Amino acid sequence: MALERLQDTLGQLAGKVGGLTTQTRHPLDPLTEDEIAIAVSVVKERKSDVIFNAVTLLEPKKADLRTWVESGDAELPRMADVIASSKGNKIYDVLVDIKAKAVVRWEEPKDVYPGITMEDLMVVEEIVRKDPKVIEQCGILGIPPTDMHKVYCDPWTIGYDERFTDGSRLQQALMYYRPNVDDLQYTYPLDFCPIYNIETQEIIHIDVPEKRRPLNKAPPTNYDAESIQKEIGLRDDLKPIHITQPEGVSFKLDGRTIDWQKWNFHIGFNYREGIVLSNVTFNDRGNVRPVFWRISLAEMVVPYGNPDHPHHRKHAFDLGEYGAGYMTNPLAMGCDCKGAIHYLDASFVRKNGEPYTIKNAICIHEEDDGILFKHTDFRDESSTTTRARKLIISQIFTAGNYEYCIYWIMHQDGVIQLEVKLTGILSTYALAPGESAAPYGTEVYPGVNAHHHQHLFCLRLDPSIDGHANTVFEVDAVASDAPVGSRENRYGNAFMARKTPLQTMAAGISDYNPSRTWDIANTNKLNPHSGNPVSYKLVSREVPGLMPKEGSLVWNRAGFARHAVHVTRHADEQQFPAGRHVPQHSGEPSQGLPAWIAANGPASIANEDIVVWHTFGVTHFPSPEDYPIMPAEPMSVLLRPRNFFAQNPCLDVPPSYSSTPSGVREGRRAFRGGA
Ligand SMILES: *[C@@H]1O[C@H](CO)[C@@H](O)[C@H](O)[C@H]1NC(C)=O
Ligand SMILES: [Cu+2]
Repeated sequence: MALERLQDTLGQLAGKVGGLTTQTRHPLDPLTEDEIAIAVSVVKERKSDVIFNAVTLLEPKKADLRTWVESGDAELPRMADVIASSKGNKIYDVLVDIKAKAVVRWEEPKDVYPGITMEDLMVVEEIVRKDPKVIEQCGILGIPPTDMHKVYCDPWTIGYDERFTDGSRLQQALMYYRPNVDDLQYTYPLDFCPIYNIETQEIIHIDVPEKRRPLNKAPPTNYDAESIQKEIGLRDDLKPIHITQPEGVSFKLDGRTIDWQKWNFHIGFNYREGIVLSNVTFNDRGNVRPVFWRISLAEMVVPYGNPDHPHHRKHAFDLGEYGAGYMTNPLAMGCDCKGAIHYLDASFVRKNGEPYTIKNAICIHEEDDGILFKHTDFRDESSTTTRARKLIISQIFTAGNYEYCIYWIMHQDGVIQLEVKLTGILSTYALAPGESAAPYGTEVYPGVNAHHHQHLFCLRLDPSIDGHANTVFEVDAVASDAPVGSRENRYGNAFMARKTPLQTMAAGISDYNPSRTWDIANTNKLNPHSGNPVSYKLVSREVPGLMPKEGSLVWNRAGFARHAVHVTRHADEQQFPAGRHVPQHSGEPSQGLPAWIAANGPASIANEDIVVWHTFGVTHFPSPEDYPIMPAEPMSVLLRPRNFFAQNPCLDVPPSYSSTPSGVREGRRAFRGGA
């Protein structure tokens, strides 16, 4: 960054500190490029030879934010949470007060590794192509040294490798080949796996399997329009659909606070979690009711199921090791949302400390959503039909071969939905002629082995259901214990919802079964009709158990994935359920959730300020339909108001059609409206 620009910035900032600011900024707004630059310069003053792995907003403590709201004009400090590193695997956890331009905390944690930046990933391919041992291995597979430009690699986190624990920051390079530059490389996996040292930019080792697998001879299979036009032709029977909003959108953005259909919340974004929704409230007929204080995807892990060395290392923590924000797509070339779209940008730091911005990182738009409610009186065909609209806050990130499309969806009936769509391309491995991919993979195309794997996401929910004192209940649909023919259950049909409150952190663990949901409730407030505590129900149906066994590397490292639900007492610093520094951690002892729970087992989580951690996802047994590119596979988690409202909260949405029995009888015109 040019010095003039920095000075400019400092000038502007001084203006703001002086109270001259016209644009009010929310304390949860992400750091601007200017603020990132200040944090970087403050760190560099103390230590000039560092690289920056992350510079992000340290959100104000929950208690401080509440004071800020109550006191109206209190100035909250802007804090930058910096992860920097330098040669010899030194890592610096630094807190910078942006306004004071001062280091508030400087820590040098040992035996941990910082996240892998996009720049760390981008350089690997070049180095792999030049490495003599890689060239030699390519030669063994029949790729001459003159063809090294046809060799590609997906650099991956190494996970953890017990052979290399001298403090070097490492990646593994999953190797591929492209006969032509436009050919999909995943059809031509190479069977060896170089290990790359980030600091020295060298290949330090190559894992070569005992059984060699030759380069695939199958013809290319591609998905780009040009190839499809040539090979199968594009469908020509689709007529245009136009979605227009001639009067604009129905939401209002004030800075990053959005107001739409009774909903109001703040849209944050960081390098790691991507989108963060905070202070989510719902206006219940004039009564603004808090629902969630903060919700985000906080971690994920993708364990692969092939037991052969070194495939056990494939279990990327895409958030903790790379960052869902860092990998986010600029949606400039279109996010394929239709209608009137609003975008928000996201700013990050480069390794050298320069700030940069991804344009259009977040997409905000509305969609028609079919029927909101409908009923026809079968006697006279008097009828009411109301169409639904939804608000979608989305981002798409590319983690190597995969795309993760993240949609935070607000519905008019008070439901919050997180939809995740998986698309992109399977991570593949070579298959020798005659070799079977089973039982740990599927041959999705001749010579292409797609290993089985899971995608497990950890949703972090900081609820504020009508206040911060909340309780989680396991809710099980159960048949009555009373036997058929007994007095209570003579006909044997009795069933009920059995609600069990989770009481302590040690006992705040719950597994999934198809009869189970979880109520996040405020027991201090009862619904006027049902007498039940006001609550939001966590409804999640894609909850596979963690496949790696207890005591395995993945089980140790991904403690959050052992159970569907964990509940902890709120602590500002407990943000990342697999720990703050995830790369190359052995998981012994486990970081994050298991550690917090072990340290604070007896802490009450009933009627307390709590955080709910929910792990959901899919077990993916690939199939040929997923190749050469996967049709997007959706999964959803719902947060549904239950006993929260006194009645259907969206009765006031204008119906598209509504008539009454007397109207039908007297021939009055039906109401026709809606948007
Ligand atoms: C949270 O939202 C409420 C209602 O919209 C608002 O009054 C309050 O100031 C917000 N708090 C923060 C920290 O933004
Ligand atoms: Cu998958």
